[in-house]
Amino acid sequence: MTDNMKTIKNKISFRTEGDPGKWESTCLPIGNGYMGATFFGGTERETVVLNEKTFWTGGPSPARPDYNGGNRENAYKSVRKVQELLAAGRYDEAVSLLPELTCRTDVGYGAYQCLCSAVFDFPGINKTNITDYERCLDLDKSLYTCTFRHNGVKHTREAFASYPSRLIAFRFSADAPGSVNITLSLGKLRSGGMVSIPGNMPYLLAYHGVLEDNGLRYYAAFQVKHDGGELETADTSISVKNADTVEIYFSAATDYSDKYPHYRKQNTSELYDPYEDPDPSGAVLLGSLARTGRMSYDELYREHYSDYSSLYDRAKLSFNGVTGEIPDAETLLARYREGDSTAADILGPLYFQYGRYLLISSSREGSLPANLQGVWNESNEPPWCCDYHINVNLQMNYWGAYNTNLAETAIPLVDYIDSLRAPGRVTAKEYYNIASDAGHPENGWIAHTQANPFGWTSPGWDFYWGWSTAAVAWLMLNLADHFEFTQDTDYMMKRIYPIMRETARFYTQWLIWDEKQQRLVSSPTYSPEHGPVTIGNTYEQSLILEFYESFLRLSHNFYDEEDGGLRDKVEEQIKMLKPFSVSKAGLMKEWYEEDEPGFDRSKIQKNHRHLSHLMSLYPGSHINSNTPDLMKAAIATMDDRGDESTGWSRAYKINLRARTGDGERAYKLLRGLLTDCTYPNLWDFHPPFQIDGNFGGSAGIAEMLLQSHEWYNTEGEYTINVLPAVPARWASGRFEGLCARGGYEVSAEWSEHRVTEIRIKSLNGEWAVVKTDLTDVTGEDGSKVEARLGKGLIVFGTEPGKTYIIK
Ligand code: FUC
Repeated sequence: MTDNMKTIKNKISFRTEGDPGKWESTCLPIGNGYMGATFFGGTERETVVLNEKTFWTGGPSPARPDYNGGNRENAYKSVRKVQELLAAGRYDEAVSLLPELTCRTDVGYGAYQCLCSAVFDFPGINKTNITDYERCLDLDKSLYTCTFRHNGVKHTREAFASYPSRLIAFRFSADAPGSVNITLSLGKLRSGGMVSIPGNMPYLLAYHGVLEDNGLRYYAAFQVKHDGGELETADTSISVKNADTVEIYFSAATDYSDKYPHYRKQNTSELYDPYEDPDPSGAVLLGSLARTGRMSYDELYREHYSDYSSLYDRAKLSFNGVTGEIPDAETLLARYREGDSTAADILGPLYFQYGRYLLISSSREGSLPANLQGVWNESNEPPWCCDYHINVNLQMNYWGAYNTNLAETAIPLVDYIDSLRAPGRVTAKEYYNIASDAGHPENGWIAHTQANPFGWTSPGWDFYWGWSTAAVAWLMLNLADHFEFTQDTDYMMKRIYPIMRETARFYTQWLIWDEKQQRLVSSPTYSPEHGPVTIGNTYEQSLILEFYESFLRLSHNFYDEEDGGLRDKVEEQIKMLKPFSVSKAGLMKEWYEEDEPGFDRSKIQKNHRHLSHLMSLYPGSHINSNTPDLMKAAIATMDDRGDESTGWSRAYKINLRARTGDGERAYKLLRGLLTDCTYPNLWDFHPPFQIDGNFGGSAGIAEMLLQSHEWYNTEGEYTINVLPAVPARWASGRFEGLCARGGYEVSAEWSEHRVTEIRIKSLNGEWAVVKTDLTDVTGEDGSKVEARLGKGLIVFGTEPGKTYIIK
């Protein structure tokens, strides 16, 4: 199937220049996890917004010696009182104490900053003489280009962001010799930031400084190379005149390090290249730029492409045999919105691949995870600080990492969660009275609704959004999936299991028995960001249930006797959580008490964007085809909430509807996302721009095509379900390289709504269980494989690394 798989060429292009005043809707992004750049394709002047992911205000600072991630000392005493008052039904008194369940201060939370912009001026180019203009982000090549003719001369401008070389490369060329004229200067500079050209390196423009807010040291440098023409420098700019080609390489770094409590590199000289550092007095040539002396632009691109394509090329998708070139983005979106069916068959796979492109570009091992805008940000006061929101957004950023075959891009998430444990232990002690000490060094950690890169794990500055004890349980579902999909036992044992174990220690000590509800509860609880404060709401109870189930399932192999009875404790508690109940109206209750007299409905919004009571439908799995009553209530709940909402909420609903098996409704939601919550550059908006909708939408398309969350039996095989929620519009198609739990890569082809072929590559040689009416299994060499058939399932033994074909 691989060789002849026809797909469209995935690109996002425009026939008009973008508008630097409309950054979030008209720019085109490239990135390498550490750094990001966005382009508008200006012909006379191109302003490229540049980002470095660790460039944050906030955190520890000489000016803020008492920074402690917001923790309020001994807050657990107030938490206890609130628990008691709620249990006693003294709601108003409990509510009056909630301000004590917030962070001590919001000072030092900080925000992700824009690093600077590179301003490229092109003297001699006049907008009015331009023809054949196109700016384009080629997702298949991970390459940005802007091409046009000016007085008959064809100009080509390119850029890519390389992860292996940790730099961003720009190339400016023309098809007539001596036609490239360019001046590079910098914009969006910080006060105190220094732009300089080191005396002995006239081809280097350096920018460096120290952030006033927290003393973070930052360094950025542009190296200019040219073929033909002449290079000239001024105080803070470099120009090249009459060149054939100009290449500019950019790299940046800060002295940030994700290590509690200082969050700084021990040794700032790590930032310098020991051989190439030109100017010990301050200007810096980063190690990565030194590579450009050893490798040409083409070699650097090849290195970048081989790294990028090793991830991106793993998954492919096409509908109804659509092939060929994609029209420019504005035309495509307009046709799509008018109901054009070819546009629909193009845009679905394009959006799917764009989510994957954005994830590869904004999250790579060694970088911080993708934030609310991935890695891209033009503002110093970005929405929600452009932080890590963990009451849906950060989790959603990584849903597609697992099912679309990009698990490596989720390593930054694992590292980040791990880094929250040390500060999270302080929060566990202050707010929950769960303390770690020398005898019990990893006795439990916690974080709440939002977090920064400086260990901010305390609740937010308002209880009503800031309190979310189950946010960490939710993060654990991502970690569990990391293993379920990759089956990487070594990584699980070394990196993931220790985090899950400490998390289990936290929750097992936190839950309390509620006499009235006759169950074990988290209390107080608040359903994101909606409704009254209550005891044991469905969000918290179900997330803890889902986490406990994963923990029991996975700890089976990783557990050792030294865990001190943790498994037994989890097994005992899980039965007492009782998260689900159905309201008189037949809906899944979001609050346990909601049918009781006196229940405060004043804070409930009928169409609220969060669907926190459906965690067990997706991303959890407790509500599934084996629980028809809960499924019915979940569907009624979604009907009641309605489809319209913010971008990420629609993306969430695509995944939820996919889990109900309703392909038409999932497709309608996808249409809504693309019609009402997508900018011309295909970035998702809340509004404003928020990248979670892109990631969640891409994952949702995969969830419509392949699912693997239901267990076949209690021994632990998952059922691989091909095309579980496909709409009539996707009558035929093929996908390649999606992933299933249990360690499988799955490809399939279907025509007129019938699956004609499934290919399954087994990663670890377990029994494969596939839901299908197809009956014949062969190896790749055509040899017959023995299989058991029954109840619409086919079950066969596999060997690691082998591919099986079902027809
Ligand atoms: C969650 C959402 C908001 C927004 C914010 C960044 O708290 O409820 O809608 O997406 O994260």
